[in-house]
Amino acid sequence: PRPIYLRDYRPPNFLIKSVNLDFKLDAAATKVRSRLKVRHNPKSQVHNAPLILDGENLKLDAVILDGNTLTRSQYRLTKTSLTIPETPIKPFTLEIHTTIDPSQNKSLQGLYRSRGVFCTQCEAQGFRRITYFLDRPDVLSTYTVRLEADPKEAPVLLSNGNRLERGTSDRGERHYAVWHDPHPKPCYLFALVAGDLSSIAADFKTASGSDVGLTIYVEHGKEERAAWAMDSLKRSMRWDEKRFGREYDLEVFNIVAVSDFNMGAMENKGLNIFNDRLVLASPETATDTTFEAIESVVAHEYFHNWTGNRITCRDWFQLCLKEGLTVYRDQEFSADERSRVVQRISDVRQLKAHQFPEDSGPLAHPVRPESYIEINNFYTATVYEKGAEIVRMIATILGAEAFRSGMDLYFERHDGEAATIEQFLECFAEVSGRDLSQFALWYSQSGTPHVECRTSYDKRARTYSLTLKQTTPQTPGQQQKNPMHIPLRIGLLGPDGHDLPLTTDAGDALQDDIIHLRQPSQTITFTDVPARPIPSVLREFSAPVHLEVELSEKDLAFLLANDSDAFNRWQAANTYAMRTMVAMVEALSRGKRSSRGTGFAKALSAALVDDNLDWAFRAELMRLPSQSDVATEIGQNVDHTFIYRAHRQLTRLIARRLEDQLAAIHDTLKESGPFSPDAANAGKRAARNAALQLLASLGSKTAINRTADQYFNASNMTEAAHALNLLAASNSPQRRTALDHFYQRWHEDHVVIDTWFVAQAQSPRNNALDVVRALTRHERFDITAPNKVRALIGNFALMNPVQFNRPDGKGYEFLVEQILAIDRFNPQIAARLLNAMRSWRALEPKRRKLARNALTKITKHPDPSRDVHEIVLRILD
Ligand code: BAL
Ligand code: ZN
Repeated sequence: PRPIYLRDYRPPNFLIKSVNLDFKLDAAATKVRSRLKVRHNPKSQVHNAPLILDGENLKLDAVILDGNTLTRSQYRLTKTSLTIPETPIKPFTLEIHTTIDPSQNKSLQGLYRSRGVFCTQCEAQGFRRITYFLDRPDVLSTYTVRLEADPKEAPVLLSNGNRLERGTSDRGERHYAVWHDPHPKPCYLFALVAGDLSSIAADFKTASGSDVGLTIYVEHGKEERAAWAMDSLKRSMRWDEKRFGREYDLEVFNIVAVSDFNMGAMENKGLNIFNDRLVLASPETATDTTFEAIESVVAHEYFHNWTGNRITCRDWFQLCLKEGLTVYRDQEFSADERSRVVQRISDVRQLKAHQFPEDSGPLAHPVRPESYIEINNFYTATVYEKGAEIVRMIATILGAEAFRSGMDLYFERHDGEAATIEQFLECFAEVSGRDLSQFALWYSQSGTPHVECRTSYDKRARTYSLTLKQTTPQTPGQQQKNPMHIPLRIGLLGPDGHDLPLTTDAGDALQDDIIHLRQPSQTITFTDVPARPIPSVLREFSAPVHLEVELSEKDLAFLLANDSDAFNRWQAANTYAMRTMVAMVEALSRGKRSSRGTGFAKALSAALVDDNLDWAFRAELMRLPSQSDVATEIGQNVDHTFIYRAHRQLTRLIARRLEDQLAAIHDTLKESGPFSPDAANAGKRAARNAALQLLASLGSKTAINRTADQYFNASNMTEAAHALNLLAASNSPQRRTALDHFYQRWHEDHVVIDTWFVAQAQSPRNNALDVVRALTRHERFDITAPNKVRALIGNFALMNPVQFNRPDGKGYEFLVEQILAIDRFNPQIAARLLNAMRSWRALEPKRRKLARNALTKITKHPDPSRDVHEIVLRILD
């Protein structure tokens, strides 16, 4: 397969004004009739171009042009296209009849069945598996859709927009519904659902007084578990009105939860389709993390209605235009609904855990890539999370007011269009009068910039200087890097822990508390500084960079205790813990044992008694950097055995030193009263769980009993699942009892049982691989269900570093075997699993060789999918 390049973009030769779709739904042979109003595009650069429609896995039954059925010689058919060489000059009607087989579709792209429900996934290029079409995001059409099905099998018939009509046909043997979406959209936003579903409903009145009917469709018997999603939806709708002035624009908004879904959810216009894991929640079945994820994904998909649907992308290279922006919007929503600093910590953790390693490895790519082989491989942490960081930096540089004006202009100017990053940036440049040309490099230059900060204090002159140097490492395809525009929010703490005023003659380089780093090296000198301050750099994590500042352990403890920027208080703790663990790994690799750790334990202990800090924040302080975080930090010659041992060493040291304090936290925060998913209560549960996790590392009888007690007496899943994970990781007798108990309680619930798979997949016990392998043959496991694959295989490969990276390489072999099996029917999921191997070059030599051998097996496979082929080539390159 050949790559597709951004520079080759050309406007479409044809436009499709309207689409009429008629579906006769049948599990094995669904008939699709499509009637298109087509015309030549006046902006096309080609004359007399043939009409080339995309299509895959379709059986073509008829092509009818302006009422005349075309003969076989009047069109050309390949495995991926239908070409009509001669078309009328004037607008014409093209009718295409196809037959498809949803029951055999395990790729979960196009029309397929999930537990008996017909559903669709068209982003990025699934629509071409439904009918022949111009499957590209810059072809916008209005859709009218008629669905017909067996009323017993599919009493619910849904598509985009508003319902115009419903009725029965064939003497009641069949029934139908007609839907119309007045908003022109690209075909990737098309959706239909037909099945036997239950629902909950609510009303919403928009700010300007329109009534919207909200419905969430779920499996029968799961209605109560949809309440939180509905609550989240209403709050999202209100928030977008208040924060961005954006109202909803149809009479109804529908969400459907399905079990088999490649992504988390999909923003189809007026008909969002969700992975049921991200809709269904009750205190007994879902953890606080799931409640939070539901709130944020419901918001994300809803916010796409404006950023993605009303304004869509000109081509797939612009994916970050809708994704980065919409992630920024959902992060802001969660920050407003919950704790801003805890939200920021969690977003930054996510970025550093997923995007930073991506950006420093073989899969590094610009936020706006310049080429791809398979677009599905570009739904990445870089496009989403780094994309969101770029929008956040625009807001930081412009300030809240100008940022909002820029957004207003963007909505006003590009509503109804398929836009580009340049058009987006132009809106902010225009309202602020700023030159954003250097800033635009964030979209085209890959790699995480390193910022080094050196300080010097001149006591006599009472000046303090920060010298900042930036470099961006080489990344695939990009040897030369230019200096970026990096906004660094800073503060200087005086000896009393308070912020000093920032006076300088730096001119434009410092605005309020933001240093605009634009040069390879810049020095900012602060005047009137009475004593050597402690610098607090990159407050709120104002730019996605690696920062290196000279700070002693004493300085870190001081920042943790005093910084007025709560994010940097957490960052100080995190840096302190990371440094300690890296030192421990170094010692272990020299056959020694580091004696460090008490300094961090002391600083942590002091912070934990600070009652001004809410519990969610204190929970974040107790959560140490993960083993994978440590591996990323070390970056070369990574030995996961040492990292595992260092991690355990620090965890146990803290637990021993702070045992009474942690036990007191665990006891005091015991759940009392009815469950509430709100941030304050979730924060208490998080702190309780974090304290338990530290204590459980001791493995003592007392600690295990405490954990088992939490598991068996839990009144909610947040406590139960956490204790289950800890017991599953232990060698205690309660391990088996708890796992069996959980299985008995939940084995019939296909969503909740995933927690049982996860607990075993993540257990660092030595037999983890055997257990995971055995579970792939378990009756509740299903390799065609992405949630099961992610729970078991995905968690083993990504969340169990010590067992996945076994020194004998058997973890890699297992993963490759599974990837090749999955690739035969679901390339998207197979390619995604392969991401777990992207950091193989950073491993120590023995593991590196074994990992390479396993990866080579994929290249030798006769027929890998385009998805897997592209990733493996890039990883091995
Ligand atoms: N557009 C794919 C799913 C999402 O990002 O919302
Ligand atoms: Zn999205």
